[in-house]
Amino acid sequence: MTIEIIKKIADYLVAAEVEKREVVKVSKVFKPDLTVDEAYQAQELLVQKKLDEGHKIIGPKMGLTSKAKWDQMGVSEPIYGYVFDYMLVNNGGVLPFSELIHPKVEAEIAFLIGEDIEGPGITGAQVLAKTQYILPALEIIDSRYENFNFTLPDVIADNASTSRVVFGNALKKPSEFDLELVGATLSINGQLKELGAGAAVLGHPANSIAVLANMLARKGDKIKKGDIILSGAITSAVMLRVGDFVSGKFDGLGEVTFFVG
Ligand code: OOG
Ligand code: MG
Repeated sequence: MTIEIIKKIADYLVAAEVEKREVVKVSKVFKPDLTVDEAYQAQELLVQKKLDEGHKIIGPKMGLTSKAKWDQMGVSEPIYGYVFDYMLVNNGGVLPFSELIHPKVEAEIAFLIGEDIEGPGITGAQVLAKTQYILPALEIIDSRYENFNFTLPDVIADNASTSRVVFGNALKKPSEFDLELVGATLSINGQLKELGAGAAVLGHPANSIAVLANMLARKGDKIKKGDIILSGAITSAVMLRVGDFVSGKFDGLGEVTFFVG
């Protein structure tokens, strides 16, 4: 019975993304008492559908890992989702607005993983030891739900609002940085919108990747060598409009830009 509902939720959210339309949240339409475990089961089915269509996973991603995000979204628990190859936008490239519903942008630090990381019990220091490079990123989130309004299970089922990602060109060794102190600014059309530092993400962005490894361990899964992982937004997300020029600057990691076309 429940598995039928979970399948319906995955179909509903895939259709919303493909048809580029916002939908009523699944906790309202299908199951008011949807649990976090059931929501991750729905996410897994959604991810499997994309794999079956031939899309490839770039890596898992973390979300809701900073106070700025908790305050903005009203949900204060870290979650994960998955980034796919079709979601990549070139640095300096164009994000076609017509492909999306109501996109927002956020600045993040990404980790390119050099060795498998298997929880439980993983720490930030262990993550740093197994990270090949860090790179700056702008994530474009696009909740499939009306007005980005959701509960924790809703957003988990919706693959953590994942939609598009722009990675910067800089690949730096994590040992060259104190990631807590890496500052980031997010500007649109030359106007500063948000700013923060790595410490906003669970005290240190590597802690976020450690939490991910420990969450994946619950389902017998792990972070894999070669995964490129977003550690979660440092600041609140900012709404995008056609014509926007978006720039994220990261101390020591350079600039990431795109144009909303
Ligand atoms: C959920 C996705 C959160 C982040 O970095 O916090 C996320 C949302 O805010 O819609 O990607
Ligand atoms: Mg994000």
